Amino acid sequence: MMEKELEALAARALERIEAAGSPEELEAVRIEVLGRKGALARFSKQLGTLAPEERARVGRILNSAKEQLERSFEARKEAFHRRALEQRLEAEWFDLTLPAPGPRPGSLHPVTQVQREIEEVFLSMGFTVLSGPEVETEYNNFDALNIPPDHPARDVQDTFWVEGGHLLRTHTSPVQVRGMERLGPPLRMIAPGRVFRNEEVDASHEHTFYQLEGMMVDREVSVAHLVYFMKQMLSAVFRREVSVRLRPGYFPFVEPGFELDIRCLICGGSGCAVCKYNGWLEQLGCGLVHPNVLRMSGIDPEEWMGFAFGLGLTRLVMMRYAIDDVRLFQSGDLRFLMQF
Ligand code: 2NM
Repeated sequence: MMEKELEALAARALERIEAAGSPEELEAVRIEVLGRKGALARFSKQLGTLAPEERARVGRILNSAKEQLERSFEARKEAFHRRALEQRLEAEWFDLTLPAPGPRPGSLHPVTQVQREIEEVFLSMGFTVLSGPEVETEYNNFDALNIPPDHPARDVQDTFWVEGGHLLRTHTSPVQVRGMERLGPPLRMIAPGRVFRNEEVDASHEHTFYQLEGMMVDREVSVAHLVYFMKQMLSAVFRREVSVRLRPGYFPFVEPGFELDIRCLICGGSGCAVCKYNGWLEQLGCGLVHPNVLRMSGIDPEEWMGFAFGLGLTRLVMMRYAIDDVRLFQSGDLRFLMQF
């Protein structure tokens, strides 16, 4: 009687093990059948009611049924586990042989890039690249450049004065003064570098920015030479042949002095928002070096003459890349810097 029930129970349990759709469902069946208060445990308790030889026989059947069911559970559990692993391997597959992306290499600041391009142009034409101190004497920054003592540029309003009568250079001209004194004529040099002016900062004004100046001193130097070198430089920066014009301009260190414009790169001269509808873009100041400037640096103006120019490198870079806010250059903002 018990034997039949046992067989039926085992058969049903096997079916349910096979039919289990998830590990949770399988575990529920295991507890119901093989658990401490499960169906087989209840049978065990009833064994005591049987005659001794009957008890031994049914006991053996019970044990073998229990073992068989346990093996089935284990096999089914193992199958679930294997399937889960296979699914994970399929989903999380990746190619170990792919090269790693690696860190993004840094890049030069846009001002440095343009500065170096201009240096290359002038180096190829026999110029020397000079640098000098950012803290200068009043003599090198003003007196030696024929800038009169009452000139407004010397005011505390415009110049950062340092203790002991020194100042932060307001242009790179003092480097040219040092160059004239050290090299003597004939000479060709450019002086790129950082300069400082005591200005209120906004989108188009910085207290710290970059300039590039240059000069050539020889026995015969003309405005034609000046225009030639300026065209070489600006054509390299803007990567096309530029048209230039000169307008009269005043700088104490040159005579005559000029403002040099290029024809608008956007509209070609017909007028647009970039050139404010006049067809030309202001680029730099230049001229023939004032005799006083040559003389003060030990060069005889009766024997030698020169041209000189100065441009705002920062402003030039803004024009080349159409950057509308000068404050970006010193912001350290990677979203800006990573574009170059
Ligand atoms: C400018 C414009 C014109 C200039 C002159 C000299 C020197 F040292 F030769 F006198 N250095 N830079 C110069 C001439 C600078 O900047 C707008």
